[in-house]
Amino acid sequence: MSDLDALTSSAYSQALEVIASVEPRIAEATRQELVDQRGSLKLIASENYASPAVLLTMGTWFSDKYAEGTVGHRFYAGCQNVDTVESIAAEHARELFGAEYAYVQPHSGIDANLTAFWAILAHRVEGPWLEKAEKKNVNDLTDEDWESLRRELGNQRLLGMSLDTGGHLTHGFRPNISGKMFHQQQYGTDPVTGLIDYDALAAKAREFKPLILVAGYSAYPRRVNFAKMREIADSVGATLMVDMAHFAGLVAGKVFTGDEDPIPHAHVVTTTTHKSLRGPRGGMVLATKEYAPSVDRGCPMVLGGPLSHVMAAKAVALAEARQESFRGYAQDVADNAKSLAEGFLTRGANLVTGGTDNHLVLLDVTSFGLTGRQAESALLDAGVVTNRNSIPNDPNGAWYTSGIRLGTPALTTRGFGRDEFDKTAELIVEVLSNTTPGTTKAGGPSKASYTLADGVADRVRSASAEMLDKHPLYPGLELS
Ligand code: DSN
Repeated sequence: MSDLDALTSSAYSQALEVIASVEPRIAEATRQELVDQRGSLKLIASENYASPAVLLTMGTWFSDKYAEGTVGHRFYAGCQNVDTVESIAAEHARELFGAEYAYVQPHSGIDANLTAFWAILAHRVEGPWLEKAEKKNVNDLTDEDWESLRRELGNQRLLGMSLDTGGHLTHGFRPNISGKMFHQQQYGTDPVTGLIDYDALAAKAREFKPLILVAGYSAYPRRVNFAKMREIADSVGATLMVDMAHFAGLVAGKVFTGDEDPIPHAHVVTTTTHKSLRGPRGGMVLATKEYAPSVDRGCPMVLGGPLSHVMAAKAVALAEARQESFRGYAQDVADNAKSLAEGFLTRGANLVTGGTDNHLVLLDVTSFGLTGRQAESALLDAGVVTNRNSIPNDPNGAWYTSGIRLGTPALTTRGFGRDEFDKTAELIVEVLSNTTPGTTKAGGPSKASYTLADGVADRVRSASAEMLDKHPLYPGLELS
């Protein structure tokens, strides 16, 4: 055991004792979570394992400090140390991504998107509109000014990728606030290839004339050409906002470069920090300088006070992502996803778009006669943690779904390689081939109940355990 491992083990063991002295059940659940995460195949595309340094950074007294406002401009006294961590996190983010401006306060991806929406609207208002209203600041606008502005701008239009083709809820999905605060339309993918059809998207944009074009996804297994997205946005005077929450690690690790790197092409880029980027749970907004003053108003306009302990952990994670080794990790994530996809295809399974070139695979489980919900539950019985996900034009809707989304970031962090991902595909196919859908009380086909054939869960668990034991999670961490 290295010195650092010994320190980490002792830090966590002691921390759990302190927690147990107040509420032992929480200490126990925390221990159990480690046991569970260590013992399962984690394939949720949006999850990862942050380093002990990142995790430890979150457990400090920075949690106790309020710091609404921005660096050097706070609504509370005593923020000098928060200013330090926020500045360092923002500096790492700018350097890592080559962004002009970074705002590291958002608490999640949804918060980052709300901040971006606010900033884009405010930016439009702050430019020509402030001049016209002869006001210095957006806060000086009267109710009449706002009323007249709303009339002049008309509907706020947002064009984003539809949920069933891989977009996120916050990209204008009707029940989400983004679908209510904006007049929204959605673009989909080509019905045959499953890929984004940029010509069709451009035609839709010309017709709809959005204020904001949102690019990015949470369940699209392919790369996006952001240069083309910017061309489309420019052709209709829209702001291009890219939500790179899922693939930020591939951008940071230079797997996505040129037209596939959103930073040089988008006006505003949002992300989470805990997915392929492998940091603490949280969000960030990167933008060109002109958007900075409006992005800075995120808190308290749409965000609660910044979580200083998480901003500190973002700084640590971003420092890690700037290390050369992170590039190797990011490339492995993408290569492993290809191996996982090949593993499914060679065993006759159907994948949306026929494969992947990012970090995720979307398995269509209809050929197994299952819904996504049945597949997700049967896999969990066998220790394989995934999430059900819609496929394009999903016949089973967004609750039961017809797909399973699988990602490689977490197991790649553990050290899984190509062969292990191929084996993982084999195990998943074994579970799904041995799962039969149940029936409802009325005797019809159930979308939820299922039966997994005897012995399969144990067989798969023991085959997984061999791989998991070879690549332990937090190898040097031993709790006393
Ligand atoms: N929950 C995240 C995901 O799983 O993709 C995004 O909201």
